[in-house]
Amino acid sequence: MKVKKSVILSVLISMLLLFTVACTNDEEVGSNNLDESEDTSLAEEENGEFEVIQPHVGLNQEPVPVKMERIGENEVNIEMTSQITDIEIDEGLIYKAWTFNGEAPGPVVVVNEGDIINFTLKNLDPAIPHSMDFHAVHASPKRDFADVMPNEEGTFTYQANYPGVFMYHCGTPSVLAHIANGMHGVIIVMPKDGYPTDDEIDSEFVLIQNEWYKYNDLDDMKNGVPSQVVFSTKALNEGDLNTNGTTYDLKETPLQAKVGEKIRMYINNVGPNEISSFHVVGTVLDDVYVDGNPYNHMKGLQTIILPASGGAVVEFTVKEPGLYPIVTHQFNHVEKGALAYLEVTE
Ligand SMILES: [Cu+2]
Repeated sequence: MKVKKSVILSVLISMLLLFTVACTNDEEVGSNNLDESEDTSLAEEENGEFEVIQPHVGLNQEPVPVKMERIGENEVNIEMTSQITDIEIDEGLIYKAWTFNGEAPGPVVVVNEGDIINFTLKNLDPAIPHSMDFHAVHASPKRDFADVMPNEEGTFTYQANYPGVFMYHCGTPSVLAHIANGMHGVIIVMPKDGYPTDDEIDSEFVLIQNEWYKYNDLDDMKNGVPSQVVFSTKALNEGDLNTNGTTYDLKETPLQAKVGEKIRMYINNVGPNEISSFHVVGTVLDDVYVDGNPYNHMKGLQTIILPASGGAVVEFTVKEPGLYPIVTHQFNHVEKGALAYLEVTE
């Protein structure tokens, strides 16, 4: 009975939202362009000229650390939030993102192959239902990836049977709007027997590609092209660099390595719409594990293609000091922000 009530509530909220967006569209068509002057973006939002739905106006929820607790050799509890948080995606350009834990992409989640995951989503959004779809698990989508209503929480249990670098995202309709507004991230499932190249690795990073569109503009998300295509890195260990998907962070603060090191990157393209042609300038990818599964071992690649949601583990050696650009080789996207630097020093 509880489920039925939730479904009815969900439908009602969706209808209300559609009505709100439709009304906003009529009044403010053309005034929601994120390319507008940086100084006015927040003020515009405050004045209601953005398509920020009414309950989100002025809302900026502080990031919340992900909670993770291992309760058995093969069982973990993970608690995350869905929340509305302002993120500066380009210099001076604030995006009122729909997020997991106040980050976009959300925090990286790391579990072990075979782990049972007890996942709790606390929905701090006062207005919209959200959900969690982990690509790393087998589940019954309607039940296990179900919507969690505003100001409620839901707990779901499933197992991560395959190792790899998987996308996670909100699966609440419109899925496109929820992902493009920022509700995406990466879950790494560490292989139980490791990777054959584990012993060769000196440094590890996470690198994620995502797109941004005009603010909360489903038409642009569906029919347009991304305004920004960006990279972010997520902290694997405490003290590691941890950024949102922005046009500037990984240019201003390059990832760091030493000459001669073999670098491993856990990479994923969370999209929502575009393909990534991942490439590191000045090196060749020695080892690539497609989707991060040790079984999918390839050698000597210049570029690895990542479909929307696709991941990989890539490993390469940096033999000379210098600044190594990391790009998607679709250079129209580099112009829109998809460039990160790896700084290699003696
Ligand atoms: Cu959502």
